[in-house]
Amino acid sequence: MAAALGRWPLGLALCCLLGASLAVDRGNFKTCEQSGFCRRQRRIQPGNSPYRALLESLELGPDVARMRLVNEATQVPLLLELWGLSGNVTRLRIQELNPLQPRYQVPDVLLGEPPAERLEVTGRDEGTLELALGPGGHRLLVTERPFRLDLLRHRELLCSVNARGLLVFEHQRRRRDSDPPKDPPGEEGAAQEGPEDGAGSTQSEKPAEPPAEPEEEPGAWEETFKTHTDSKPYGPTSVGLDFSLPGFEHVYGIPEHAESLRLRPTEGGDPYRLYNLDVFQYEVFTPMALYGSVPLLLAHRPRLSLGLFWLNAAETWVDIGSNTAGKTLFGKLLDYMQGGGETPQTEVRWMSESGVIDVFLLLGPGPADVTAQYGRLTGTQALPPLFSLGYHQSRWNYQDEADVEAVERGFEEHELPLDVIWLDIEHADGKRYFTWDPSKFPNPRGMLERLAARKRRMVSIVDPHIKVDGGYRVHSELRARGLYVKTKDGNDYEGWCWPGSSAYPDFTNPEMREWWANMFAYDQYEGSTEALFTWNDMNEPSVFSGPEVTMHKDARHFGGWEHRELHNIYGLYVHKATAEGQIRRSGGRLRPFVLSRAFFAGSQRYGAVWTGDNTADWEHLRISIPMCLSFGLAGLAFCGADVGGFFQNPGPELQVRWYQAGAFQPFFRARTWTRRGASPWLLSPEHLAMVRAALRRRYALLPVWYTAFYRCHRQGIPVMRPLWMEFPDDPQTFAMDDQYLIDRVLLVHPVTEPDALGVNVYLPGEGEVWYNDETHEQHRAPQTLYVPVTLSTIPVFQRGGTVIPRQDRPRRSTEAMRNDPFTLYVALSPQGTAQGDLYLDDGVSFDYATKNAFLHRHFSFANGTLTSSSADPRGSMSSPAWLERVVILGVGRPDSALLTTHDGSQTPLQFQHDPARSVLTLRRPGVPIGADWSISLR
Ligand code: NBV
Repeated sequence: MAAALGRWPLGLALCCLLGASLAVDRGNFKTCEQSGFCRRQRRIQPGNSPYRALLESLELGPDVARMRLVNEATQVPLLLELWGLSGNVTRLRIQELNPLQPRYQVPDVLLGEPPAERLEVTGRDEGTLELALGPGGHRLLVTERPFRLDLLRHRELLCSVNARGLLVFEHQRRRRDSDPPKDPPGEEGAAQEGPEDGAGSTQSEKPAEPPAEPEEEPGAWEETFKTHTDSKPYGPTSVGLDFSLPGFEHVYGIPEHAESLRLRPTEGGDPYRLYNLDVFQYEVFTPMALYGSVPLLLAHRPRLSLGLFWLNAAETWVDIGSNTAGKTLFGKLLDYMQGGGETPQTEVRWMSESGVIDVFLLLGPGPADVTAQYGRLTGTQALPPLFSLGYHQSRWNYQDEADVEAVERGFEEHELPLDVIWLDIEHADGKRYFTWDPSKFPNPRGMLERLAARKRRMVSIVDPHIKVDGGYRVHSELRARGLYVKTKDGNDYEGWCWPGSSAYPDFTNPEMREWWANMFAYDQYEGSTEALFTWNDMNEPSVFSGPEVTMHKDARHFGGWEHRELHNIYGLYVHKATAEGQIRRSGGRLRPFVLSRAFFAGSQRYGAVWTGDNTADWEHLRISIPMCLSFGLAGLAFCGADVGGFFQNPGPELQVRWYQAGAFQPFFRARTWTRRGASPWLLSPEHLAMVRAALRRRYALLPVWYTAFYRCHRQGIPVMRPLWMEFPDDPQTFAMDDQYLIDRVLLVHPVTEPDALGVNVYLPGEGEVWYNDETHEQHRAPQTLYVPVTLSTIPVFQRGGTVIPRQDRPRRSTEAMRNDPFTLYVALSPQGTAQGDLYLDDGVSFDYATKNAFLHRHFSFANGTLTSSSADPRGSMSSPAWLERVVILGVGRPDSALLTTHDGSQTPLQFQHDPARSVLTLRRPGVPIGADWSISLR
């Protein structure tokens, strides 16, 4: 044990050994005050903006408006560009007109150059200019002094920019006492050029004399945190901007934080931080940065949702202000009754260490419009292979092949479904990824084949730190090809990580990604087969010996860019290269499955993400809900939390509750480093039965999950959604953390308190009804329903007016149930109607996209008749699966039920009716699931 612990970081070893209580070591991570640019920016007070818009410099291209801004204190000119993009999106970009060096503009996130609408000048007076942005009725008012933008839809003000005067653009300058830095960015084959010459930007217009430089505070050209010094060769280059959102009290998004879904005002504390970090033992309810970052914030109020997408990959902080913060509900009510009180307003201030200001204002108007707008810009969730929606079993670590075999056997013996077993870092030979420890895993191919024969898969970890070892092929090739990240002095960057001294592949270099992707070929990654998938951990990147456990900001990447510019996108590139490798190994035929710990905007295109190393306590169980909801709003629909909690041992009650909650979250993986968490059958028989029931419920509902993922993939709407996305006018839903919807059909309120005897479930929707998913009891809405619970209860409700498909036969894995018969649960609305759908394909390949090999059915119940028709005539797949049963909730007893098939033949169906619950069960319609048919009740 002691020998094994010797390889771990000290904190980890101690906590494990002593069972010490867990808490993050805050001193390892910067506060805003310790982060030079955040401190500088936050000191700037509102109301003194030095920026002026030179309205006369306006140049109107066919789809972009350009004009100059000038900082009147320094005379440094900036270039402002404005676009009205199609689909209700406005983009604004601000950069230096004449930078000393090109500034980093984040590549590889946008799907392409978004199509723009025609812009028109519709008004002008001395100090203002009015632009019409395309056909949506949006107008932009540009105010000259101080510079300010107001975005309106017709007469309604949606958002103001720099209304508080917090625009900051630290222009590049020469260090007073030294030569210009060597190797400026943008050289040596950089993927991007410097900014184009903008409005009126000519050499002759460059200021003849460098502008007067303000007195620099200490740390501007060099910054030290703990023992690490950041050389900052380009000096201070931060950017910042404020956005005012009138009428909004609720803002969400900017994952990843262990925080309530609704973001809290940051006044008096630190702003929310976006900086991908390996935070050991994270705590809940803090604005501290975690492993991933998506700089997308959503705002919602009745009748309007907006999004702000701040495309910047450098360290970023976000301040949230609210004029109603601190007011009690009673205070607000009093304001309202007295006819006074301000209109609520939220202020958002973004601050990034470098790069340019590039912002997309997603103008909704509905919540699903905002997520679709974001999806059109950055891509939607990749459609997961079906197996990955099943249950995943993992532990740090399964010892060897026999251990894997024993675990799998346990699942068989205890009749627990299982799709995937995971291997952590010890499976590799001395943490040399892409290899296997020869004594523990002598026959990986045989192991994978055995798993595949039982319709299961495996995931192995491939981390992006590479052991510095001349005898390790990955290392020697990467070194020889010069594909590692470099230090500021041009040597290979090395740091300490799991394998000891490690180097870090430069995934920002396309050649590196290409090389990495090729490593997943079956003949390169020896022992791998089609049944092996991948997990990228530590890709923030985690560097045990680095500042804040990550890479030095002055490390150098492809094109000469400093790590500082692109830190938050590094993990996305690792994920991307891995997913591409998996696609490539199958000749482009099969969908990948890759789980990543770090992420950025766009990561959804490459696979799944999880909430990292949580702790086996109730708080972490609870926080998994808002964390995954927030991921989903930011496009990352395939989210999960380690079921059972990674650190420490869950008691049986917590473990059962976590399985129940996890069964209703998109990515469902139990993970722990303890023995018990690794094997549910170590629980008592009663608790094991509860875990089994939760797993089976997950599998029965897989058709709902898969259909929801397909919708998400097509339309960008999250699979796991906050209630307000479906009930956008109901303020009661705006700050809910304990319940949510799957697609639009199921409302889930997992039990997340110990010793619970009941939970209060809010059922939304004026005039709607909800049905308890287990008892089929009907409840009207809106109401807060007290639901008594036992340890086996998972409160789930089906929305009246929906049809859901289920596959109710217990099986060992998703693949084993692929052709199983379906049951339709038709939950009637008070009007006696219902709608729903089912999406099916082969579950593994891209044929759904390339060959239309899918089936999409639409089910509709009206006037006593349930009809199945095609939801998408392009779908050309046939399926042997058939309809076993139809359960109609909320219906009286009919005299007869008549099935009509597509050829017109009619068969009476047998049925049973439960008058107490108004549930009608129709037996064995027996029609193929892909056929047209109808069933009439008379
Ligand atoms: O690879 C070891 C662990 C892994 O089990 C866990 O899931 C990751 O989130 N990894 C982090 C490294 C360090 C954990 C303290």
